[in-house]
Amino acid sequence: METKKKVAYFYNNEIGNYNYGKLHLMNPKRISMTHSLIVGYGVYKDLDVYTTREATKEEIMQFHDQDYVEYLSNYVSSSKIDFLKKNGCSIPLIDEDAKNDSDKKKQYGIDVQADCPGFDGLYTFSQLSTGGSIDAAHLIINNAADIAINWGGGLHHAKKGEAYGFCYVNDIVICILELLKVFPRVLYIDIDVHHGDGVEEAFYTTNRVMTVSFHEFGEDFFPGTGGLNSNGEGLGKNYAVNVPLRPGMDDESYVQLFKNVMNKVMEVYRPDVVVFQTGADSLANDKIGHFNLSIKGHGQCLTYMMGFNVPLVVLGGGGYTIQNVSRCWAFETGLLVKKSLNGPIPVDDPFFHLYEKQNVLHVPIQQVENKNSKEDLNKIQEEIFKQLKDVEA
Ligand code: V1P
Ligand code: CA
Ligand code: ZN
Repeated sequence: METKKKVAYFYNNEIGNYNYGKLHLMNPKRISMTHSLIVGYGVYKDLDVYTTREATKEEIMQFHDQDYVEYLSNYVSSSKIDFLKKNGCSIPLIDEDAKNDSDKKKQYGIDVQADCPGFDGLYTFSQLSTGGSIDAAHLIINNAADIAINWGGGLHHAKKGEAYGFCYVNDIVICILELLKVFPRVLYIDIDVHHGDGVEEAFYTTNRVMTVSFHEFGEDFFPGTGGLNSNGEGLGKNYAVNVPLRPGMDDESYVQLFKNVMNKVMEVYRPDVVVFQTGADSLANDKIGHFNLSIKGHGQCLTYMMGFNVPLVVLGGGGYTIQNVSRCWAFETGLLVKKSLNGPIPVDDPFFHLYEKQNVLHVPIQQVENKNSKEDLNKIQEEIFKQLKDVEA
């Protein structure tokens, strides 16, 4: 008989209050919306709920450069500086020299074309995102959980010394570095619609981490990396797996490809632990991504990985139609504790007004053209199997 898995869940009420700016697509409120559904549907009863703490500077500097972390931790927006000046408060050193500050902003990727704007609290926001992922790793290490969830994590683009693609601190890399202190082999899976470039790059030359990213690719789709033949270097050769896809991936083709690739990966790599980034921008009707997955299809990927009975860290990521993100991650929290979420969105949910037009968990999706032919997908799979044969050898 299968024993019940111990599932831990990290959340902090503050995380939903941070704001990338009015016109930005990344909205931390989706984490609070997910939490409200987890509470409203009663899923929390089957979870060990932990309040997320802020990661320390030392923890963040395990991956990121000191000068970059210092910059982030001292960041104050110009509107806040104006406010402080008006009120006769002392001004932090960081903005005394405006020219120097604008050079630094450029160097550290802040405000470049508005993907990573400077906003008040961006460092604390990143500390909360990272604290959850680090402690998720610690629970797994200490055998205190079989599965640990942090929907506030999964910010896969952040580089060692640069913010990138809505991500300032790479909580995933830091989580994996914690796991590597104890486990010989870590498998990283990324079903966000974007390539998991920051994580791939951090472990590109090691065979102790295998990274596997499924993503939309081509026609200038961000970030433009993650081609089929980017496979790692040196000791890491063949330990980076990329599954570049065209728009329109549907449940049938995506889930089948996911299962085939991951079955082979598990067979050849035999990881001690899996870190799973479950970005919800691969769902249909996302504001950035162009895949056509239903929440059930997305969730089938998670259920499939649960079946291997390897400890699992589950993280969030992208997702820009926020009602679908919260629906998806609440549903997937249910999958992880084997509890189905029944009935419409609870009327007393504090975000109920946002679902009012469709107050159900599973919204119907329109059929759109799948630009990936069966032949294309077979070719991609064949190439990946060839690559994995070399891991086996
Ligand atoms: O396309 C770009 C850059 C800006 N261009 C000159 C190239 N950026 C994308 C970034 C997407 C980041 C996704 C993050 C994640 O993988 C993980 C959290 O999901 C971008 C896009 C886009 N349509 O691809 N930025 C924006 N849209 C954007 C829109 C409004 C306001 C700010 C940024
Ligand atoms: Ca991905
Ligand atoms: Zn994304």
